[in-house]
Amino acid sequence: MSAAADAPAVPDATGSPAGPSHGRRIFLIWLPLALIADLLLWFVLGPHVPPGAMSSSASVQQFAIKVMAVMAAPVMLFVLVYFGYALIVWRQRAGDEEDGPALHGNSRVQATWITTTTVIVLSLFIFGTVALIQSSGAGAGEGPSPIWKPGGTPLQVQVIGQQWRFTYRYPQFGGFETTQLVLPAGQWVEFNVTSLDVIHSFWAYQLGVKADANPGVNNIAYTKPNHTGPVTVRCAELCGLWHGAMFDYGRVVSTTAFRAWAAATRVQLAPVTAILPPYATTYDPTVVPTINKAMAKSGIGGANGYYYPPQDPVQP
Ligand SMILES: [Cu+2]
Repeated sequence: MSAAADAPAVPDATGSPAGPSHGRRIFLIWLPLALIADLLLWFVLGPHVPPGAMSSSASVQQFAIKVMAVMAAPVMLFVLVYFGYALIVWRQRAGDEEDGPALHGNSRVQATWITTTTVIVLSLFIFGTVALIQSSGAGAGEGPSPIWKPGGTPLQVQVIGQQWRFTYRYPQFGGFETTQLVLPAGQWVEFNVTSLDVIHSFWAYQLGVKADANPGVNNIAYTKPNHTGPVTVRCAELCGLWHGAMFDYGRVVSTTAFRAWAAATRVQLAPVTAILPPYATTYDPTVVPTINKAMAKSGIGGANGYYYPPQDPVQP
């Protein structure tokens, strides 16, 4: 077979008049697939994307993941459709003894590719920055002096990590400390996260809040619960032998129920609050001798550290 006789049988990859318009064909295969994928991602999978929509920060995270999925799916599908098309249409067939046409650059394809990816990346950059500002840190720990703060006076909840549990102090309610995390719906919460011993991480899954709990550091994270319900709290930083057992369950309740709970707990825990170290943004468990003396005298605790006995889940 001569080269001239071969020519019509070999499709032209650039879609020149000699062959079918491959670019157009690929586009027409890709377009419906991309539309279907995006609609499924947004409307079917979207509402189930973690961490849900229980709080302002959780909603922002879910929305961000949905936006990124909807932007990424068409790009991935385009690559897959192109691969599939190339495999099927440009495969070697019986009788193809010679090379196909030489590869040439295609400035239109190059310009389109660079422009599209640049627009996608830059718009995601702007989207991400705005999302971070608008939601006051999007649920992440922002350190001791956050750049983004919600307006008004948020409810302050101090989260104290220690091997191996979290406790919660409520400085606006007399500074009582409890193992229960209770929050009101519809109000901004300011978590002040710290640790008494090693590094932990406060992860309130349904609230979309995750903040490192480091000894000597006050790490602040904001969120606003949208509705009532249970919250799972896990330690998200390997912190020793019983790290895996360091979890508890909090709850978001109505404002009325929260006020009633806080007032009752304040009274109930008053004798314990009286011998706690005064509320502070961080604590040094090695420098509380008077507290320990008081604890020993009251029969609650012993000699060493902020807490006694040591909190070990294997002990009764
Ligand atoms: Cu931990």
